[in-house]
Amino acid sequence: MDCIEVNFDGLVGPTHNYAGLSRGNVASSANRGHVSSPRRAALQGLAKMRALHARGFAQAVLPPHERPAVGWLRHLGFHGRNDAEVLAEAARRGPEWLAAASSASAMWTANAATVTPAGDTRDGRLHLTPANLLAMPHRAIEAKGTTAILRRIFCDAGRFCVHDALSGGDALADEGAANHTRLGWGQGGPGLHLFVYGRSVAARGESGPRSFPARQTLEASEAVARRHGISEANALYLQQHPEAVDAGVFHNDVICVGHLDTLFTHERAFSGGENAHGEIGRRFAEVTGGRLRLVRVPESRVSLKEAVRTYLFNSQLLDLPGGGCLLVAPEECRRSDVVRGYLDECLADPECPLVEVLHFDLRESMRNGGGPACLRLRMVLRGEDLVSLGARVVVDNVLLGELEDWVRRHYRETLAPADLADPSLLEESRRALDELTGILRLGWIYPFQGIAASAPGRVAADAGE
Ligand code: SUG
Repeated sequence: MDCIEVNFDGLVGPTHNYAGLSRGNVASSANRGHVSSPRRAALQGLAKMRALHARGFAQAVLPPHERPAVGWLRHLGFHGRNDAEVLAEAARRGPEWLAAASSASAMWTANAATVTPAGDTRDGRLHLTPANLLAMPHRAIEAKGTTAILRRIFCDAGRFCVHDALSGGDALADEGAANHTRLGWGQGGPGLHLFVYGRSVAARGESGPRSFPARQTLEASEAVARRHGISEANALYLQQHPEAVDAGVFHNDVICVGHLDTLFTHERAFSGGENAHGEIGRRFAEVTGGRLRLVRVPESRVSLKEAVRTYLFNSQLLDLPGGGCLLVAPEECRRSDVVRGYLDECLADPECPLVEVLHFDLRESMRNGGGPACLRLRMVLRGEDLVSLGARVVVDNVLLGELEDWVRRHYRETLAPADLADPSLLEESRRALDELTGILRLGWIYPFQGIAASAPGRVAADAGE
């Protein structure tokens, strides 16, 4: 079967801002209240997509969500005769809820869903489970929008199955692909699915982090694997190292990235340290018959703190035509003597699977704790899958040009916390998203479009997200 990996990057939304919403995410807390640049953020994301597309990697895009989520503010009891009044009341009585309702956090599509390629599922379809993101309110409201968008794009039920997000509350808290890695020999062959969780509700004698929340539960990971039809022999569940969570590793993709037979990770990524890495190698050999190429970075070379500061492991690994992997890393890695020195040694080592590093300036997203890998959701698709998609989301130079032009026309250069209450921001965002659904041929997908369609000129209905 001919399969390719397509990276679906999140397009940064017009309300991108720094509200310090994510406890345990060091960058989000440190940058709380700073002035953001939505335009620069979106263009930085598009520059990464453009560069990787130009290098021949398959690249697609996922749209932002409607923000501010006025429907959700109404659901929380903020009242008004029109949407502008709802925003004003939220700004006065609950500014933290206005900030949560305005976050552009859907840009980090590694948290949009967990994806299992068709070759690894019981029914031979590609399965997607949108993440419920229950750990943080501003992220929990993404699940409904993500499900609608994924169902619109992956509309061919013969090829794709888009599940509902997991229900069941805190015990089933799920953060999507950021805690899941598929390892294998080839994209079409059998894969080992590595699920990494922060805590288990059954708490099988495992100790958790002391300072910061562990977001993903083992129970959620197991449920995703079951509903996707991954056989038990092909799944491995490991716990995050509690010290890593306390150092700011709120998702496993902050400390580990894997691609096919390569795993690039820190020695303190998992509970059990070396044993955990040994277990991954052993299970990889059982499932694929091959040897895992493990690059395990010791604390003595790059400390957990430096790994979190530079987001070294929140890089993408992409296959190079001549063999070996390209590491798509944040610019912060180049500016760190420690990390640059380490990567230079890797590149010089003929045994190391990393053979090239490309750095990207993603500073706007990084200041909220989102690096290159957070911004993308990987999908392994067959050739015919690509032509069955229900929207124009696979990028080419024409689409990239249209999106860059769209950002330049609609996005603000700067956004300060006080601007979130500005009713013109709501109007501007809706105008932008309305045009975007045309560019991406998505059809009406946003709540405000539903209202406009059913009763032109009416203000938003009193509906929750
Ligand atoms: O969930 N930051 C996101 C960053 C997500 C990164 N994703 C991955 N590692 N895959 C989060 O913590 C900050 C928003 C703010 O503070 O304004 C935020 O939501």
